Amino acid sequence: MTSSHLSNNTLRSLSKGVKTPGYDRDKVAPGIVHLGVGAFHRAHQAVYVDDCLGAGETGWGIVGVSLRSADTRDALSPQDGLYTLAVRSSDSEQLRIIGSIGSMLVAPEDPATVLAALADPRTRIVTLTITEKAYLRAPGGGLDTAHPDIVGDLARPELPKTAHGFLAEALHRRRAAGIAPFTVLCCDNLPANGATLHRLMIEFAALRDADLARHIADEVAFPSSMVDRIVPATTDADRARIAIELGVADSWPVMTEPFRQWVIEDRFPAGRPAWEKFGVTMVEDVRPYEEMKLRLLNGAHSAIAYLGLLSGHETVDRAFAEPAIRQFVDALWAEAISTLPEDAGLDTSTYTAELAERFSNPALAHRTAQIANDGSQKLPQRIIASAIDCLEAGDEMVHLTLVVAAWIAACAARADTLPESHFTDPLDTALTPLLRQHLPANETVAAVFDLAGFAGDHAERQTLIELVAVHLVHLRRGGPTLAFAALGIGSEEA
Ligand code: CS2
Repeated sequence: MTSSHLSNNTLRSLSKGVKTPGYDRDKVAPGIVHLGVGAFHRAHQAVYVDDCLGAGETGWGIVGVSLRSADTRDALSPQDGLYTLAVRSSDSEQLRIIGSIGSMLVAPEDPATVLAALADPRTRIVTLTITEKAYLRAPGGGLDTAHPDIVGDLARPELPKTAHGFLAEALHRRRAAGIAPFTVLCCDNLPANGATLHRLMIEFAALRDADLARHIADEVAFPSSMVDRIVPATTDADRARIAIELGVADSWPVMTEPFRQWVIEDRFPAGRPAWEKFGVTMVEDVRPYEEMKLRLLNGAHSAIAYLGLLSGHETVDRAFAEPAIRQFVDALWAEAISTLPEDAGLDTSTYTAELAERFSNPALAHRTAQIANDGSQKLPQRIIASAIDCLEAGDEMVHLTLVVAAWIAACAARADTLPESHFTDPLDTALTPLLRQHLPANETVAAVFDLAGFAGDHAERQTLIELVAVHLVHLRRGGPTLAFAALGIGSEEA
């Protein structure tokens, strides 16, 4: 094992072949505050920004903010914010040191400094990857105004906990000080993510101050964006391997695939890095790209996660190598593709062929349990929206609904065939006792739909529940094998 650590001082002593920031980090000023510095941000947006800094831009350093835990700050601050990006394919691993994160803050420890960074006139963009559940949406899509953190942030604006609270207070302070607002760039896997956050922010601000709500509605830009890169959680084996390859230790390297994509609506009144020089697609309307990604990539991911877990597969590549799952995903894609806009120029067959290759990458060891987290927050935009579109169009639809049933069955399998906390969901406190009652499939699905707010009061809700329940009966009786057989997948006899 090696004794020294990655830092500005050890950058020059790294093994040959490791790419390092080719720019003077001291000359970079902060221009972006990022909320939610997880592995995904570090393997995606921070890399595009690092590309821009490498090309000589100096005004777009990142201040990384963790809204909850201190883990990332504790790992990166002793390394001067540096970390390794390991790009892994089946036959190679390329290491690159990313230097774009200049400093790290932990919001619960020091909300005042986070607010100061957000209010700093040099901050012109705030990016977010806080995960679906942190948007605190009520079942209808609006703000969950009864959520204790929202109530708390409204009562004490100077000590926020939520992203909403931080953004609102910072925009209020900038306005009071005559500083132009920053642009808010949402990078989470939500439909119309910028517009969604904009709406939530206007609702939140309206509960504080009508003027601030008007300011946010009229003067703050919330472009939507589609982000894509598969980023499995780092393991201790990764840390040990990277230390050997690097020649120094890195407390938290991030693992990823060669593929990356970012499509952004080009509305940045306060300026932006020249991302388009590094493969970012700047567009007027991101919706077609985002629907394609959410419904084809993320939808298939959730399918592989839940059906894979029920079939005993620990990783995406292993699950996807199972012929029945592979065949199922192809059929799922066909259903989801029928819901995508035809006139948007999307090349769905190239896209799905590429996805199949990405899912097969054995070097990622992307755990099915990782993707299985937070299903209640993910399925609406990944699966249920497509299912409803199919029903409305009168198209035959039998595969999408199996994913919902598989989610329910996988949740129920915890503490039975799967470890109790193999994955978690924000609804667990209510979901777990409900599933333990082992009600008939129809009743279980209806109760889960109520709890999760799936399909709201949509006219197709009951049909959807019945279709999901048929699959749940099969899954309960004979697992994925029987559910697949009922769809004509897998067994010769079917
Ligand atoms: C995954 C995503 O964990 C999940 O839910 O589906 O994180 C997925 O890997 C990314 O969206 C890929 O861009």
